[in-house]
Amino acid sequence: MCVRESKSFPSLWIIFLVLGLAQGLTEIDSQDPEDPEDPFSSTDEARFDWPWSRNKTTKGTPAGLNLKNEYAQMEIASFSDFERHPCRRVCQQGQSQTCYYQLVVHNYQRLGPECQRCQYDERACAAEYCLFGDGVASPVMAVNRMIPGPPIELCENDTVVVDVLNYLGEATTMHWHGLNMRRSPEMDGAAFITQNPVQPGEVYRYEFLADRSGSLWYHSHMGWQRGFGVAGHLIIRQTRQANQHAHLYDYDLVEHALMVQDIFYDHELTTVRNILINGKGRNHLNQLPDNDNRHRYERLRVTPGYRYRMRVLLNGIDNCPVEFSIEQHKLLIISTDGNDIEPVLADGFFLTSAERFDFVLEASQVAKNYWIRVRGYEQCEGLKLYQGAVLSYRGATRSELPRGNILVSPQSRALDADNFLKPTNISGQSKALSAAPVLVNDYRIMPTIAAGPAAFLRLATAEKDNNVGTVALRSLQPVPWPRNTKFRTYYSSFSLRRAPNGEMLFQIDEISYIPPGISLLQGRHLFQDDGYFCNRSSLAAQGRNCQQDVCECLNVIRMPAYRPIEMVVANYMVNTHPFHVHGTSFHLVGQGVVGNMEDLRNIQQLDRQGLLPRLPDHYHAVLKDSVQIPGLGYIIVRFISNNPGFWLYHCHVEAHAVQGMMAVLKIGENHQIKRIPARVRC
Ligand SMILES: [Cu+2]
Repeated sequence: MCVRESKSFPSLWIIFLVLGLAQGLTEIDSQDPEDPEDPFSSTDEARFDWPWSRNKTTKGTPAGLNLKNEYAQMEIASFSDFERHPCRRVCQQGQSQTCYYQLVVHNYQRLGPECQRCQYDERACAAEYCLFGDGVASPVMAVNRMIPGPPIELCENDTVVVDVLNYLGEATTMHWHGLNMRRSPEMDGAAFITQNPVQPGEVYRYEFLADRSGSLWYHSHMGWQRGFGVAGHLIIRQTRQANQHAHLYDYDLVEHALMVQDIFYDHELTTVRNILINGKGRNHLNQLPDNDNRHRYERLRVTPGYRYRMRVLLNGIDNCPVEFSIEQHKLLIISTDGNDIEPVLADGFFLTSAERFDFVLEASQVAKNYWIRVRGYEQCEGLKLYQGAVLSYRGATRSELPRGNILVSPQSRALDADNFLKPTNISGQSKALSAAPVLVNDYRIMPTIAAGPAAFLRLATAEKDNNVGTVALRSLQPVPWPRNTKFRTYYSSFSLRRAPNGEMLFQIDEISYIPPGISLLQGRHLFQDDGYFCNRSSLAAQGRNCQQDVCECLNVIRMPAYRPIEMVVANYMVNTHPFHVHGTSFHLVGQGVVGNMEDLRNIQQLDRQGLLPRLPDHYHAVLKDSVQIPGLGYIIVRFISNNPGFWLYHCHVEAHAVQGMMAVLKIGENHQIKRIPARVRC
């Protein structure tokens, strides 16, 4: 029996919490949440006086730092939203810091007792930590009383120290989505894979290096907690010299980071009821008492003539991909999943769960209010779910909403594109206006095998096409392997089948995932892999036919370390699934639709026939950590397995993952994986 080493709350923590709550309330009360005369007042770095930042800078990463004493003062000051956190700064060469955060995960309520005044007075919402949501009361789980949780902003190569305090009535973990944890696999936050869960009343300290930049995020990796609200932005910036897209925009404000989420009410987990943007929005289906709906939408302020970097992520819970667009504005897409790409000027983009897109918006239109439009598809389309936020130009009336509709027909979209005024200074990206909107990552349109490899390549390379597939995006960097590298190919599948008892089984490799009882990373020496794990090959060797039997076990796919790896992942279902692996990002070299496969042998056969083409190395295949597998389609991803460990591999639709659409990649042998004896007491 092994027990993870964790600390119970000392009474000091409680005192800090109480003081922190009081401090947070005082700060919010004493300041104007948004000065209409100066929308950048809280973010103008030159005028911002960080009260304690100068003395806290620690160059490098000192080993053996006395963390508790070092951070005692900040534990009080930085409790709530990190708006004045010293690590929120202009990134400079050679000025890495150690950044401390406290994330309190707790039960909370949407439209709870904090919201009495908020229904009538917009400013009261922030002051009272009211989660108004869409005006429907529901139990939620929040981080520091916020949904999304407080955004964490820091610089590349900062060392991050986060204490996660579990005030829930159940166990939790925190995953740092997009970081590969190359030196610290035990900090990945995958429950029962890289750590045992943090029990109620415990605090768990995550420490890791922010060894990359980009739009990342943090979220719980236990059960449905991400759907209840335990998620937030993790924004890692670069120095201006290192930022290859720095010349494309003037401002990069955290207020312009958007988290889109489909939500459920109460504990009806599989019934999606609305989509919210940064936790806000209206319930368009029900005419709820809503005294002043003008303030219910998230509002993004811009000043005419400037260019803004905006970041969007989908914290998707059910099968609900979304389309994102902004009325009468083009979006210059510059990054996906935190990885810079060659800019693509588009009218909109699609997100499946966990995907992120960063774009530059040029505030070049008439100064008024415009709809930011999020439209749900699949389950959300059937329920007619959509949501809006407001792009509000300085000079426009703040209290007004845009005049048009949030939900528009394709015909209206075409008119919208025609009304667009040509951008004046988005460099080099002006192109002929077209009535057909240019959409990126549209899950509905994919090349078919019937069209053959030539059609695939045309999609991948022709930027003039209005449909820019995910696989058509190009990374700024070349792929990291030499020419003519031979990859070891693994075939895998996502599927759904009905068990004899009627239960719906979401599966990878036709196996429903059963989590282990002990964290694999720490406990790996305690069991024999062959006896403890299963996988497609081992079950076949035992004579099991998982197309007839119900196969439920701990699916661990073993791969050698430090090798070029290729995964061909087939989706037997008609709806798209977001594929995600921990511990590595991957280059997307193939993606398409092939029709009904039902058996991996069929897709292997297609591959042998040369019908699943790969992008050539010179294409600079896009780097992702989450990507959609089209319905009845496939993806081909490549990576170098240079991060030995146990890494979760799963569908990022929460509803699917919790029902078994998960597996584990074991990269390398036990002796190649980092030893973490201090975290296990046996
Ligand atoms: Cu799925």
